[in-house]
Amino acid sequence: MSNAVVQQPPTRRNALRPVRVCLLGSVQAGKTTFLGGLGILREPNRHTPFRVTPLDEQSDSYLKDKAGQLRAGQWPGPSTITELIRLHIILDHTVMEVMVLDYPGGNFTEALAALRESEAQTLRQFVHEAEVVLLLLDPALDLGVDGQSEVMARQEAFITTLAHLQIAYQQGQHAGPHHPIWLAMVVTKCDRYPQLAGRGAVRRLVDEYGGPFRNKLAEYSTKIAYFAVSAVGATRPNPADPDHPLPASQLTPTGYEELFRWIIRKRLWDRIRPWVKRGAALACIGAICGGVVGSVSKVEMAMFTPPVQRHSG
Ligand SMILES: Nc1nc2c(ncn2[C@@H]2O[C@H](COP(=O)(O)OP(=O)(O)OP(=O)(O)O)[C@@H](O)[C@H]2O)c(=O)[nH]1
Ligand SMILES: [Mg+2]
Repeated sequence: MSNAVVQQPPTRRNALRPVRVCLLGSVQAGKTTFLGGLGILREPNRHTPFRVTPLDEQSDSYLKDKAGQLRAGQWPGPSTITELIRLHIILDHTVMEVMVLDYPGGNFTEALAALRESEAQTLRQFVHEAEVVLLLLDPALDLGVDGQSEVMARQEAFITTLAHLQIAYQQGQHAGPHHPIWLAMVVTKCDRYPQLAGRGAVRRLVDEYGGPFRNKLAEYSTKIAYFAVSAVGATRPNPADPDHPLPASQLTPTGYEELFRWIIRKRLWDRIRPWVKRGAALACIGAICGGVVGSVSKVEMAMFTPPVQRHSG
C-alpha cells in the first residue's frame, strides 16, 4: 500500500461526518485537469492550507498521474475509462469527502452504467447523500462564450443527468425526503478568460450566457453559487498547435480555496440553520405577543392618559 493512502487521524471536528461533494461535468469540461490541479495543491512544497488524501490506491495513483502530467507541461488528455476517485480534503479542520466519477465522453448516466454494480451502487448512494454538487463548466462549450454551437445539447445533458439522479433518489431503496443540495457552477479554464477576473464576474457571465440554463438548474437546488477555477493558473505557447497552449512551467492552480471554503461555510450554515430558524420563530412569536401586549398597553395608556391639549398658533 502506498504511503499516501492513509486514514486521517481524527481532527478537532472530525467527529462530524464529512461534507459529501459530488463533481459532474461534460466531455472536455476540465474534470480530469481540475483533479490534477488538486494533486498539485497537495504537494508538500506548496503554501496551501489544503490536505488532500486519496481514499484508495486507485485514487492515489490517479492523482499522482494527473499532477505529474501537468508538472511535465502536458494536459492529462481525454479520459478513456470510467474511474471513481475518492478523496478527503481537509481545510480549516473541516473534512470534505469528494467523490468524482471521471468518465470518457457520453454522459454521466451512461458512465454510471459502465461501472461495476458495486461501484455504481456506491456512487448512487453517495450522490443521494451529497450535500454539494459541483458542475464543472467550460466557458465556451457549456456557456457559449465563444459562440459554440454544441452548448444547448450539453446544457440539456446536464439537466437530464440531474433529473435522472433525482428520479434515481426517489426510486432507490433510500427514498425519502431529500435534503437540500447546494449547487456550484464552477467555470473552468479561467486563465484563458480575462473577463472572469474579479468578484461577481462568473455570475455576470452566467447571467449573460446561461441565464435560462441556470434557472433550470435552480429547480434542483436551493442555492446556486458561482466560481471560476484554473487548474494551471497560466499557460505557455504551444508551437505545434498555437490554438492550444500548454500548462505553464510554474503551476498556480487558482480558485480552489474559495470553492472549498464555500463548502465549509455551507456545512456551518447547515448546522446553525435549525437554530436560526428556531430563533426566528421565537422572535416572531415574541414580536406577535409583544405587539398584542404593546397594543393592549397603548389602549390602556390612552384610557388613563389625559388628552393632549392642542396649542394653536
Ligand atoms: N487553459 C486551460 N485549459 C484547460 C484547463 N483545464 C483543462 N483545460 C483544457 O481542456 C482540455 C480538457 O480538459 P480535461 O480535464 O481533459 O477535461 P475532461 O472533462 O476530463 O474531458 P474528458 O475526459 O474528455 O471528458 C485540456 O486538454 C486542456 O486543453 C485549465 O485550467 N486551463
Ligand atoms: Mg477526463
